[in-house]
Amino acid sequence: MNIQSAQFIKGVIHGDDVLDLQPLPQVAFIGRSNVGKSSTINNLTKVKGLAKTSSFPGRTRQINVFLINNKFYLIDLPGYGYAKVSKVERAKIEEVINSYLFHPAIQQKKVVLIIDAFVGPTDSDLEILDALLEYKKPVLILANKIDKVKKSTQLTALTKIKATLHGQTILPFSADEKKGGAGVWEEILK
Ligand SMILES: Nc1nc2c(ncn2[C@@H]2O[C@H](COP(=O)(O)OP(=O)(O)O)[C@@H](O)[C@H]2O)c(=O)[nH]1
Ligand SMILES: [Mg+2]
Repeated sequence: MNIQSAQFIKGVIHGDDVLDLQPLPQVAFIGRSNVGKSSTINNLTKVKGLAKTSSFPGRTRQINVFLINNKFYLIDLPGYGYAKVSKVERAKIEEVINSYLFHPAIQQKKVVLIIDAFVGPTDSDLEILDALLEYKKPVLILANKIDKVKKSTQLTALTKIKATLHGQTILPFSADEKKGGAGVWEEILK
Protein backbone atom coordinates (compact mmCIF):
# COMPACT_ATOMS: atom_id res chain seq x y z
CA MET A 1 0.00 0.00 0.00
CA ASN A 2 1.38 3.35 -1.06
CA ILE A 3 0.43 5.89 1.61
CA GLN A 4 0.03 9.37 0.16
CA SER A 5 -1.88 10.90 3.03
CA ALA A 6 -2.94 9.87 6.50
CA GLN A 7 -4.83 12.31 8.66
CA PHE A 8 -6.58 12.29 11.99
CA ILE A 9 -10.21 13.25 11.44
CA LYS A 10 -11.79 13.12 14.88
CA GLY A 11 -12.22 11.32 18.16
CA VAL A 12 -15.76 10.38 19.15
CA ILE A 13 -17.53 8.28 21.76
CA HIS A 14 -20.47 6.81 19.87
CA GLY A 15 -21.06 5.05 16.56
CA ASP A 16 -23.67 7.71 15.74
CA ASP A 17 -20.84 10.25 15.59
CA VAL A 18 -19.26 8.59 12.54
CA LEU A 19 -22.42 8.48 10.45
CA ASP A 20 -21.47 11.82 8.87
CA LEU A 21 -18.20 10.48 7.44
CA GLN A 22 -17.83 10.24 3.66
CA PRO A 23 -19.22 7.06 2.14
CA LEU A 24 -15.81 5.35 2.10
CA PRO A 25 -14.83 1.90 3.41
CA GLN A 26 -14.02 1.66 7.12
CA VAL A 27 -11.42 -0.68 8.61
CA ALA A 28 -11.74 -1.04 12.38
CA PHE A 29 -9.05 -2.14 14.83
CA ILE A 30 -10.18 -3.88 17.97
CA GLY A 31 -8.42 -5.75 20.77
CA ARG A 32 -7.40 -5.75 24.39
CA SER A 33 -6.03 -2.65 25.94
CA ASN A 34 -2.28 -2.43 25.19
CA VAL A 35 -2.29 -5.19 22.55
CA GLY A 36 -0.91 -2.82 19.90
CA LYS A 37 -3.92 -1.41 18.00
CA SER A 38 -2.47 2.09 17.69
CA SER A 39 1.02 0.73 16.95
CA THR A 40 -0.46 -1.38 14.14
CA ILE A 41 -2.15 1.68 12.61
CA ASN A 42 1.14 3.59 12.77
CA ASN A 43 3.01 0.65 11.24
CA LEU A 44 0.54 0.27 8.38
CA THR A 45 0.42 3.98 7.59
CA LYS A 46 4.15 4.44 8.24
CA VAL A 47 3.28 7.56 10.19
CA LYS A 48 4.91 7.43 13.59
CA GLY A 49 2.65 9.00 16.20
CA LEU A 50 -0.45 9.17 13.98
CA ALA A 51 -2.32 7.05 16.50
CA LYS A 52 -1.18 7.71 20.07
CA THR A 53 0.50 4.68 21.60
CA SER A 54 1.16 4.12 25.28
CA SER A 55 2.93 1.58 27.43
CA PHE A 56 0.14 2.13 29.99
CA PRO A 57 -3.01 0.15 29.24
CA GLY A 58 -6.41 1.78 29.16
CA ARG A 59 -5.42 5.15 27.72
CA THR A 60 -7.64 5.34 24.62
CA ARG A 61 -11.24 5.87 25.66
CA GLN A 62 -12.54 7.17 22.38
CA ILE A 63 -12.98 6.07 18.80
CA ASN A 64 -10.27 7.72 16.71
CA VAL A 65 -10.92 8.15 13.01
CA PHE A 66 -8.13 8.43 10.42
CA LEU A 67 -8.54 9.09 6.70
CA ILE A 68 -6.03 7.33 4.43
CA ASN A 69 -5.32 8.48 0.85
CA ASN A 70 -8.78 10.09 0.85
CA LYS A 71 -9.93 6.56 0.03
CA PHE A 72 -10.80 4.83 3.29
CA TYR A 73 -10.97 5.24 7.04
CA LEU A 74 -9.02 3.45 9.75
CA ILE A 75 -10.92 3.32 13.03
CA ASP A 76 -8.91 2.95 16.25
CA LEU A 77 -11.21 1.64 18.98
CA PRO A 78 -10.71 1.74 22.75
CA GLY A 79 -9.23 -1.41 24.23
CA TYR A 80 -11.29 -3.83 26.29
CA GLY A 81 -10.36 -6.22 29.07
CA TYR A 82 -8.18 -3.96 31.16
CA ALA A 83 -8.53 -5.25 34.71
CA LYS A 84 -7.52 -2.09 36.53
CA VAL A 85 -10.55 0.02 35.68
CA SER A 86 -13.78 0.06 37.65
CA LYS A 87 -16.79 -1.98 36.58
CA VAL A 88 -18.66 1.18 35.67
CA GLU A 89 -15.76 2.46 33.59
CA ARG A 90 -15.40 -0.90 31.85
CA ALA A 91 -19.08 -0.94 30.97
CA LYS A 92 -18.73 2.57 29.52
CA ILE A 93 -15.80 1.50 27.32
CA GLU A 94 -17.70 -1.57 26.12
CA GLU A 95 -20.65 0.64 25.26
CA VAL A 96 -18.39 2.90 23.17
CA ILE A 97 -16.96 -0.12 21.31
CA ASN A 98 -20.32 -1.81 20.73
CA SER A 99 -22.06 1.40 19.66
CA TYR A 100 -19.66 1.56 16.75
CA LEU A 101 -18.89 -2.10 15.94
CA PHE A 102 -22.49 -3.27 15.95
CA HIS A 103 -24.19 -0.08 14.79
CA PRO A 104 -26.98 -1.15 12.43
CA ALA A 105 -26.06 1.54 9.89
CA ILE A 106 -22.32 0.78 9.81
CA GLN A 107 -20.82 -2.06 7.80
CA GLN A 108 -17.03 -2.27 8.17
CA LYS A 109 -14.96 -3.44 5.22
CA LYS A 110 -12.83 -5.32 7.72
CA VAL A 111 -12.66 -5.68 11.47
CA VAL A 112 -9.06 -6.36 12.45
CA LEU A 113 -9.06 -8.23 15.75
CA ILE A 114 -5.64 -8.02 17.35
CA ILE A 115 -4.61 -10.57 19.92
CA ASP A 116 -1.35 -10.87 21.83
CA ALA A 117 0.75 -13.69 20.36
CA PHE A 118 2.71 -13.99 23.59
CA VAL A 119 -0.28 -13.98 25.97
CA GLY A 120 -2.63 -15.91 23.66
CA PRO A 121 -6.38 -15.34 23.31
CA THR A 122 -8.19 -14.24 26.47
CA ASP A 123 -11.84 -14.76 27.39
CA SER A 124 -12.57 -11.18 26.29
CA ASP A 125 -10.95 -11.88 22.91
CA LEU A 126 -13.14 -14.95 22.42
CA GLU A 127 -16.23 -13.06 23.50
CA ILE A 128 -15.67 -10.30 20.97
CA LEU A 129 -14.78 -12.78 18.21
CA ASP A 130 -18.00 -14.68 18.82
CA ALA A 131 -19.99 -11.45 18.63
CA LEU A 132 -18.22 -10.44 15.40
CA LEU A 133 -18.92 -13.82 13.82
CA GLU A 134 -22.53 -13.73 14.96
CA TYR A 135 -22.94 -10.32 13.29
CA LYS A 136 -21.23 -11.77 10.19
CA LYS A 137 -18.45 -9.19 10.28
CA PRO A 138 -15.48 -9.70 7.91
CA VAL A 139 -12.82 -10.46 10.51
CA LEU A 140 -9.04 -10.48 10.15
CA ILE A 141 -7.10 -11.74 13.18
CA LEU A 142 -3.58 -10.52 13.84
CA ALA A 143 -1.36 -12.22 16.40
CA ASN A 144 0.67 -9.15 17.31
CA LYS A 145 3.92 -9.02 19.31
CA ILE A 146 5.10 -12.22 17.62
CA ASP A 147 8.62 -10.86 18.23
CA LYS A 148 8.09 -11.72 21.90
CA VAL A 149 7.64 -15.40 21.08
CA LYS A 150 10.81 -17.44 20.57
CA LYS A 151 11.27 -18.39 16.90
CA SER A 152 11.37 -22.11 17.73
CA THR A 153 7.97 -22.01 19.47
CA GLN A 154 6.13 -19.62 17.13
CA LEU A 155 4.50 -22.32 15.04
CA THR A 156 3.21 -24.16 18.10
CA ALA A 157 1.95 -20.90 19.60
CA LEU A 158 0.12 -19.92 16.40
CA THR A 159 -1.45 -23.38 16.01
CA LYS A 160 -2.72 -23.18 19.57
CA ILE A 161 -4.12 -19.69 19.06
CA LYS A 162 -5.85 -20.80 15.87
CA ALA A 163 -7.46 -23.78 17.61
CA THR A 164 -8.76 -21.56 20.43
CA LEU A 165 -10.17 -19.08 17.91
CA HIS A 166 -12.40 -21.62 16.13
CA GLY A 167 -9.84 -22.36 13.40
CA GLN A 168 -9.92 -18.81 12.02
CA THR A 169 -6.90 -17.76 9.97
CA ILE A 170 -4.31 -15.99 12.11
CA LEU A 171 -1.70 -13.64 10.68
CA PRO A 172 1.46 -13.35 12.80
CA PHE A 173 2.55 -9.73 13.12
CA SER A 174 4.86 -7.38 14.92
CA ALA A 175 3.80 -3.74 14.92
CA ASP A 176 7.20 -2.87 16.37
CA GLU A 177 9.05 -4.15 13.30
CA LYS A 178 9.02 -2.30 10.00
CA LYS A 179 8.36 -5.32 7.80
CA GLY A 180 5.18 -7.36 7.61
CA GLY A 181 2.78 -4.54 6.83
CA ALA A 182 2.37 -5.47 3.17
CA GLY A 183 0.84 -8.86 3.98
CA VAL A 184 -1.60 -7.24 6.39
CA TRP A 185 -2.68 -4.63 3.83
CA GLU A 186 -3.29 -7.39 1.31
CA GLU A 187 -5.60 -9.20 3.74
CA ILE A 188 -7.35 -5.99 4.80
CA LEU A 189 -8.15 -4.95 1.23
CA LYS A 190 -9.24 -8.42 0.08
N1 LIG B 1 7.34 -6.16 21.56
C1 LIG B 1 6.31 -5.55 20.96
N2 LIG B 1 5.68 -4.53 21.57
C2 LIG B 1 4.63 -3.95 20.93
C3 LIG B 1 4.19 -4.39 19.65
N3 LIG B 1 3.12 -3.64 19.29
C4 LIG B 1 2.92 -2.76 20.30
N4 LIG B 1 3.82 -2.93 21.28
C5 LIG B 1 3.95 -2.14 22.52
O1 LIG B 1 2.79 -2.34 23.31
C6 LIG B 1 2.40 -1.13 23.97
C7 LIG B 1 0.97 -0.77 23.64
O2 LIG B 1 0.84 -0.43 22.28
P1 LIG B 1 -0.39 0.43 21.77
O3 LIG B 1 -0.29 0.47 20.27
O4 LIG B 1 -0.48 1.72 22.49
O5 LIG B 1 -1.61 -0.52 22.20
P2 LIG B 1 -3.20 -0.24 22.14
O6 LIG B 1 -3.60 0.10 23.52
O7 LIG B 1 -3.79 -1.55 21.70
O8 LIG B 1 -3.43 0.84 21.13
C8 LIG B 1 3.40 -0.07 23.52
O9 LIG B 1 4.38 0.06 24.54
C9 LIG B 1 3.99 -0.65 22.24
O10 LIG B 1 5.30 -0.21 21.99
C10 LIG B 1 4.89 -5.48 19.03
O11 LIG B 1 4.58 -5.97 17.94
N5 LIG B 1 5.93 -6.03 19.74
MG1 LIG C 1 -4.40 2.67 21.41
